[in-house]
Amino acid sequence: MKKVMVLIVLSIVMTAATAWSGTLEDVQKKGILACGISEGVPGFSIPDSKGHWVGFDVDMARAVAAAVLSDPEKIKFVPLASKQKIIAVSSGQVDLTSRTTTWTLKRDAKQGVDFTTIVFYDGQGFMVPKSLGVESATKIDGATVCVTAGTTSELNLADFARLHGLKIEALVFDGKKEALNAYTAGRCDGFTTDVSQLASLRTTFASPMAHKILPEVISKEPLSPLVRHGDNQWKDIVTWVINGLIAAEENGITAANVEEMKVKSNNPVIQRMLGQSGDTGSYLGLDKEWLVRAIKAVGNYGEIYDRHFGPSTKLNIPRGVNKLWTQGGLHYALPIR
Ligand SMILES: N[C@@H](CCC(=O)N[C@@H](CS)C(=O)NCC(=O)O)C(=O)O
Repeated sequence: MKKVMVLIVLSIVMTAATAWSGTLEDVQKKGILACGISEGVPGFSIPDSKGHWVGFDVDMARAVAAAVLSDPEKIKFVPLASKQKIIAVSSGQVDLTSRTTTWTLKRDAKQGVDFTTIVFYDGQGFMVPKSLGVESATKIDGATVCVTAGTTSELNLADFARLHGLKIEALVFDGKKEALNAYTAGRCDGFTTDVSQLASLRTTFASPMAHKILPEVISKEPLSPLVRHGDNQWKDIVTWVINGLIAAEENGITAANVEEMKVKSNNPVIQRMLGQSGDTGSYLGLDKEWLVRAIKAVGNYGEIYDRHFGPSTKLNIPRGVNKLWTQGGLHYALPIR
């Protein structure tokens, strides 16, 4: 009887062990992180002249690669149109997306993915040619608006029209490129997406100043990386790496000073974050220096924001609600302990 019990327990343990194929293990075995990314949005993610991906979303992914693979370059970026981004994660085509994706209930609960943590607080807006002479989105009655399929922008647009009693015709395109081309070709009176993307995409036009971003922000778009539903460890890793970059900003830890802070800081919070005390890495299945490597690779949240959206960039997107909570914004790091 005892023998049978032991065998049953053993077989349960073995089944659990073989059924468990975690993303962390897969990624470390492959030695590369597959990351879904946009098809090219300056500031967020775009290949430079040498084909090297750069941007805010890119750096978030590089931080994860630094933490789990000790190398921020070990990433295969997979450009995804909006309508592909959820399925690419749920099907396992990519290990995560770092791609301007809004956290909504349906996506989270019904579509086989989990959101991790908010990297950017955005909201939807409208862009119109200045020549249209429109100053407010509430005055676009009768307009045709270009929008990309598979985005939250579609439903927000319909909601906005209904709420304000406006007749707006949505011209929906399969990809952003098609939607944007239709707008610049004059097929639509306006173009709608997240405001940060409007600011970004406008810089790619031949005459950016001929276009106006209207003042209304019609929705909340909390953008978050996505992972496959059901792998809690992997979700924890992506969540805590990004949270760690926000915590680094809160604590004045930068790419340049992280190594020095690691050995010299006598602040117990910093010592724990940088692996000098406690063992937070092991809770994630990582080593002690997981966060040191992430910060060293891309800097803290504020450094990343400034590098891609700050005043010295072409985009110059004010930080607004993306400031730390201590400065009137919404980013509030969870305790690393
Ligand atoms: N945040 C919204 C919109 C996201 C979004 O990424 N929108 C477009 C339309 S401009 C897009 O595909 N952009 C990036 C790309 O080039 O792939 C969502 O989650 O649905």
